Amino acid sequence: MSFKVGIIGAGPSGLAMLRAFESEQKKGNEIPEIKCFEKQDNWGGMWNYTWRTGVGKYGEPLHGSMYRYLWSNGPKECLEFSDYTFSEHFGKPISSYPPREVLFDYIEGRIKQSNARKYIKFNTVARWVDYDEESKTFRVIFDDLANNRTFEEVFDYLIVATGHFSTPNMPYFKGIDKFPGAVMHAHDFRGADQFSGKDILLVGSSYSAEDIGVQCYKHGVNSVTISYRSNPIGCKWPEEIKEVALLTHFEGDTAYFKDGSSKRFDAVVFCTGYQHKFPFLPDSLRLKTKNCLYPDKLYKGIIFNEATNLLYLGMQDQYYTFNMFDAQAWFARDYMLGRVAIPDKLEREKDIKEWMDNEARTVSGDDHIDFQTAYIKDLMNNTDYPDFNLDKVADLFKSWLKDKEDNILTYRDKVYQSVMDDVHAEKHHTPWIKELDDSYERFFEEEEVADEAEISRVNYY
Ligand code: FAD
Ligand code: NA7
Repeated sequence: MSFKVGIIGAGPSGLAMLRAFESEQKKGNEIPEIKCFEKQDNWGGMWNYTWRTGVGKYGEPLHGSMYRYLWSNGPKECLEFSDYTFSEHFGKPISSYPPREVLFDYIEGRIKQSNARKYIKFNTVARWVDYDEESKTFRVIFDDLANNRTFEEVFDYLIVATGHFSTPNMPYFKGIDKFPGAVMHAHDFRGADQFSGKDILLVGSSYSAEDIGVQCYKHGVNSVTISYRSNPIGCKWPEEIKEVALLTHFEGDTAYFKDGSSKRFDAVVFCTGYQHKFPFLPDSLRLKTKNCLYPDKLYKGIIFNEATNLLYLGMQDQYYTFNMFDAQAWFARDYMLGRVAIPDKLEREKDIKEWMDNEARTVSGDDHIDFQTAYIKDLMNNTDYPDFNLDKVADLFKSWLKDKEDNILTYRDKVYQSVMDDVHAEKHHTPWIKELDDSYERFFEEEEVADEAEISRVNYY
């Protein structure tokens, strides 16, 4: 096959792309020449935890935003690959909300079954891309970080799978420059231990604020104050966690809020989201969007409308993750193989607008789930990604939202049934709030945590 595909990023999206090609090859079909470039020294993207903050060992802006004690924030049954189930990987049922290491092991388990690693060049960062209109090819400049060497490659198709939860959105609030305690973005948060006994302020009211807030509570913070701009998260919080209106300014170590209240804090964590950032792409090829379910200019959420051999994976806000990336990768593969035809530019624009208008009409969490479910169904109708009952997954997501609303500290103890192979998840040996060890080894231990290891927080539970 006489074309060449370049993939930037070997996180779950980039790996899905490799897997999609590999499944085609397994059927005895020819595949194009593929090369994947990953700036970290291993695959897994966000799931490849690093203790570092700021820059990595070669001085590159650090990709990782994950932290110690991170447990899946949605049921694993909602992100399960349809061609590689959790029970196939672990050989037995496990609980519905595994910690990061266990999920990393699952992601790695699937990709290790293939020869995908040979396609990936690690410690290699995409530095710049030029597009040649005439030959319709991309010239990409890379830095081989480990060998301090710059080189270039030319591709017919370029897949951008670099994630979008890595570059902090960091707003300014008057007086923050004189705040005496620690100030950080969620991107640099590596664990709650340092906040034990402290009073902390979290700015923002979405997933990061919710999860960092409850993690700090679990690990012994004195108080958590969550400051929201548009809407509060609205959970039934334990006494130590409170939501307040938007922060207006600081005076010394005291923060003032729009509702007239104020409080002294030891530390501030900005949970204010991330920017879609592609420093290696010129203006004409760069996706420009906020975090939403249907970014503009992406036909089927994947194909860049201005240059249809540039494809983006995983750029949406995410309810669905791993199986959505798969559906996208299978679609992208079939499109590149010439099996999926696309309409002309105007028709594509109309289609994109229709999806965006539909997103604009969504109001509730359930609406968002239905929207993303419809999006994945649309992709799957066009590919041979192993079919699964998306309506059932949507129901699981809706139960998850309700579970969180009922009790933010116990929702991770719930168990669900796999949509892929009907296996029932096993209740975990220890309630999440009592489990202070998130290691793989501890996860697979048999007995419940000893009483003396319990912390006073458990009383609320
Ligand atoms: P990423 O995982 O971000 O991977 C992108 C890859 O591209 C990285 O390996 C990066 O090093 C590489 N890269 C970037 N720039 C370059 C470059 N210029 N050159 C070469 N390589 C480059 N999802 C869930 O399903 N469940 C959860 O519980 C969950 N928790 C999360 C918690 C946090 C704190 C965050 C930030 C995200 C969480 N997510 C969760 C969402 C998570 O982003 C997805 O699960 C998934 O990792 C996205 O995959 P991706 O491949 O699109 O992006
Ligand atoms: P999100 O989901 O993009 O949310 C960002 C939050 O930050 C949201 O509540 C925003 O409020 C708030 N925000 C943004 N800018 C500001 C300013 N200037 N002032 C106050 N509040 C602000 O990002 P998350 O980090 O929570 O989640 C991203 C992923 O990481 C997710 O997939 C998780 O799994 C982990 P708004 O509602 O827009 O007013």
